[in-house]
Amino acid sequence: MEFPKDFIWGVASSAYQIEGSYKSEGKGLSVWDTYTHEQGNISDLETGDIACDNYRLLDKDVEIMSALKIQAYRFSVSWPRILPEGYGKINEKGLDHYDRLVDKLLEKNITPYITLFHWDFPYELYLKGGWLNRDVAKYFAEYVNIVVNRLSDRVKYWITENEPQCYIGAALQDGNHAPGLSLGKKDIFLAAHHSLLAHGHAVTAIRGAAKQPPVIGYAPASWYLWSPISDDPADIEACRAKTFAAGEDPIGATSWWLDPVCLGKYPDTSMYQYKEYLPKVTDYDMKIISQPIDFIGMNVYQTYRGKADGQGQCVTVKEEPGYAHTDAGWSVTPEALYWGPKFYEARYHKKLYITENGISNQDWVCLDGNIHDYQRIDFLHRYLLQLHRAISEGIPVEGYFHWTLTDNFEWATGYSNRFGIVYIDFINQDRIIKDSGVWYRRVIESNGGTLLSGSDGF
Ligand code: IFM
Repeated sequence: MEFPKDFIWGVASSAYQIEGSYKSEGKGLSVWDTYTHEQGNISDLETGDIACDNYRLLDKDVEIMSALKIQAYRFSVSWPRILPEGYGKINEKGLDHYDRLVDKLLEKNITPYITLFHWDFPYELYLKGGWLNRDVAKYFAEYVNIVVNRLSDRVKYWITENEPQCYIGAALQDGNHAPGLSLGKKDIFLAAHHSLLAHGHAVTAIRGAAKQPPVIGYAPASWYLWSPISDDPADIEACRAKTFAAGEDPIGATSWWLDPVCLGKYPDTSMYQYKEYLPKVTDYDMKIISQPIDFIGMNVYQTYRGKADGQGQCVTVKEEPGYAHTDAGWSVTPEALYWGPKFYEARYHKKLYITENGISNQDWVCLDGNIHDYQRIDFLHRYLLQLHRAISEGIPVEGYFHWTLTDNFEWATGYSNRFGIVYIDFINQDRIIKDSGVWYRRVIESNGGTLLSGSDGF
């Protein structure tokens, strides 16, 4: 069994989670810089001040990727590193950094996929109202234009935003991500609308500035995904409908973020249900938001399981006692990578990438000096088999990005969750390739062949 010949095997990361150097070389502060410095927000007052020190150790990390035969690297650019105030004055040193990273990657034959925003929102713009300020969408486009102008002679793949559910929902509504606010519904829907506008303006900016035909994607979280417990068409249909329902938690829902972008409208039922809280949505705005994109990035970690209740609804099936969970408490549900892509393709008819998938695990250095993360290997093996099943049924998934290369700063939970295929000793910044890293290299070298043959050596 192999994957399609052009299938892309990559790893993904984000600036705040790995870079450190949070005040170096002209960088402005982000809301994560200020939030993590406040007592009580993150356990043990952990911050991304140093993280994996990747800003300084970039060469080393690219060498590791090269040794692992990684074909593509999805990383994010830090907005306040480029524009310390969020707009206006450019920090050339910030641009130089990403310039160097891109060159280094290309030197090693690793294709860059750039995420333009992965949550490290400029603090100076937060002081101007943050996502509640409609102008932020334009400031974002200004920043995107600068980055694309500088890097697009070598970079073709762009992702506008990562998981708006987090930087709007978790950050502004639930208060457990920076800047830690608990705004009411009216404000939240307005901020969400502005973030969609920012995405749309960014698409236009990329197409306007790109020096080669760009390939543009957008990567909301795929939290609400239901997979049927049987092949009964009624169960499948119930799960499909529930996956895109946006009634209970619209800001968390997939369709709230993807329908406007791909279908040019907000989900009808939620528009009705929440009408008293919604901002004025004009045709002009929807036109900006629905600028054509080339692919949807799916960040998939788990799925609920569901079945039809006989009355047109989906009921969630409870997990049996002792069901497998990752260290973060997420269910081990490989079929997420089968049903997720199938349902998305059927609704949006777009090319897909798995832009994130992985597992947090209790990894430690064993007596022999290695990290034997067998659970990660088993997890990935199961998920990738399901992804292959979807692809062999014709679902257009172009690539897979493992989350993540190195263990890193996992937002609200600090350094307690390890997601990497490379272990980081956060005291001395040593890197050790885990068993899963070696395993992933074999998967890549065989284009997935070792997944079925079981010849992966583990
Ligand atoms: O670490 C995060 C990433 O920043 C966004 N998606 C989920 C990952 C694991 O929680």
